[in-house]
Amino acid sequence: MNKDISVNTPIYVAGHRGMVGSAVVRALERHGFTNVLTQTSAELDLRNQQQTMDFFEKNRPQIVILAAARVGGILANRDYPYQFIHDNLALQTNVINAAYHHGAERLMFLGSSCIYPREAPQPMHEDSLLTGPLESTNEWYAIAKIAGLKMCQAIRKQHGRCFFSLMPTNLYGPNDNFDLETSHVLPALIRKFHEALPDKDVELWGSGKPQREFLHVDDLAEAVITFLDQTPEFDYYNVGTGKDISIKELSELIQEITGHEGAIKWDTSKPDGTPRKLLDVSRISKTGWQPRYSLRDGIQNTLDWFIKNKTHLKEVHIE
Ligand code: GFB
Repeated sequence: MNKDISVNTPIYVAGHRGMVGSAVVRALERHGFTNVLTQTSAELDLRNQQQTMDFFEKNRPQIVILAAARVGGILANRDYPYQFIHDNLALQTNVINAAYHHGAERLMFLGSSCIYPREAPQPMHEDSLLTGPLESTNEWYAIAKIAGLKMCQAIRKQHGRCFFSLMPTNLYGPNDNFDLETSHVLPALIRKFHEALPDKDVELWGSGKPQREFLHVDDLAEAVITFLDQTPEFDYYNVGTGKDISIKELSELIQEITGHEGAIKWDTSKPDGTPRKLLDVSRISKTGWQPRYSLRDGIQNTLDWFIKNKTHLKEVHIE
């Protein structure tokens, strides 16, 4: 471990109740960190600049993991563009700026692979950022994430502070959103097939042809741990498995794992989104990090979590 970091280093995880933030907190605990700072959104609304500044002034975290975000699947992104651009720009600007002003040494900003152009050559290398138009269903979210990456890059360039970004591919795992209106595809399919057992038909969105890459959130959390004690050579890193699968293949895999035997119907009035989104992971591979979960094991783990927790899952509305 880097000599400047010890198990007592104050580390603030913004967004610790979400899928990503909760996985980061679990990983920090596994690795023995004892001074992890968290705040619920009721205690601290990160969209509020003064509240955010006050929190940083009082607590002065040395390391900040910025996992708080307004997130959602393809329909939520398409239908609530203002919340996606406003809430993300507001909260990430407040956290990055407060961390900078109150002396945080290191900040990791977590983004998304949708920052790259819709038609970027596959697999998408970090250098394809800002080389073409974005996918229209999520350009609002993507622009906020690009702005966050650029803010961190500007602070590092101008002030030499270790602020940098990780750009994960489509994530899934425990604490994901299983609300069928606002969720991403993988939790939606787990829920749809599980609830339709054993043989009721299941309706899925789009054509099934788009290709997506899926990373278990605990693997992303281990990437965060990797970057706690090394100076990143670059300002941002893709985080993925380097393998993708069509939505149709994903649906057949989840159908097999859940034991569903009914028919699948495709509602082509729903959008497909970007045709393919596979990350080039050569840059992060050089740090020594690599994912541990196979897609099958990750889906099984997430299904087990869903079955255990489904009775008290909340609906997730965009407000
Ligand atoms: O995961 P998803 O909502 O978002 O959808 P994106 C991926 C693909 O799965 C699309 C199809 O082609 C959907 O049409 N799909 C099939 C379904 N059935 C379903 C279903 O029941 N629910 C959902 N949600 N999809 C998001 C972005 O894009 O990816 C975000 O909108 C973010 O900004 C995130 O970047 C990682 O992969 O298309």
